[in-house]
Amino acid sequence: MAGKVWSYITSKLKSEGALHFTLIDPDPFKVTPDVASEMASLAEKAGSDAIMIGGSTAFGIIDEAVKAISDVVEVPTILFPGGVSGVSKYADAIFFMSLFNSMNPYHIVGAQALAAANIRLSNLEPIPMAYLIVAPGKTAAWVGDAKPFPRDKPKLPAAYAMAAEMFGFRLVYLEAGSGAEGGGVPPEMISTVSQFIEIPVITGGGLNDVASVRRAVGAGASIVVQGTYVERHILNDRGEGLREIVRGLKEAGASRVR
Ligand code: 1GP
Repeated sequence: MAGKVWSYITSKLKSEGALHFTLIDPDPFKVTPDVASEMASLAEKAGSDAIMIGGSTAFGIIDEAVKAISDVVEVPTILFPGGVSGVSKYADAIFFMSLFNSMNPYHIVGAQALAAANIRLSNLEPIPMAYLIVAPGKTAAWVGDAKPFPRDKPKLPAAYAMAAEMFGFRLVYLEAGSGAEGGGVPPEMISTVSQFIEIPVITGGGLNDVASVRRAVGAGASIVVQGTYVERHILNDRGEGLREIVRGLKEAGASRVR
């Protein structure tokens, strides 16, 4: 049964062609709950379509951060857990992720099984998502024991993406790793993967300007995630830069709506 957040995502994708998600990775020193909520509020005002909360290393203040963010935004809050400690009952939904190209079954289904009862007992809406890590992969690859896909081998993630679709996953996430150098997942890889599947492709990692975001959408990504860019700029420019990026993304998305 599709829940509210999934309906929001699919209906917005239908009308706008592409969506922008802001990733906030809370920590007790820099991105405190206050900072996280201010960042989220500015991101929403700049036009971002949802706030993702989490990261590979959860530093124990996830509940406080999610509560603070949910208090100030109307757009959905979606958990992006790096492990069992990334679950909070205060979010609207959770990307129920399987790290398909991990070498360790714990990251493919073990952590998910350990978290499943808590998620079932909460009101969190699980959104099944296959998580594919592309080189360099950064912290996510290290923590998740991944064998990152070489950047010049698009058929490898395409094969995994088709398997994800056949398993019934609703989204495929192509992850270059937070702070990745090189402009994100190569557009040729995004387009090859998109050609082989019907479910939406979401991508992130190293997308730090409007050009790379537009390129990702042009190549076939339905959802673009930005974390580092927002963390670096949004408190200083009050969302001005993000507004430009979202405008560029929506323009690129509009050409896909028919
Ligand atoms: C990381 O894809 C996300 O999981 C976002 O990456 O921090 O580089 O934007 P950035």
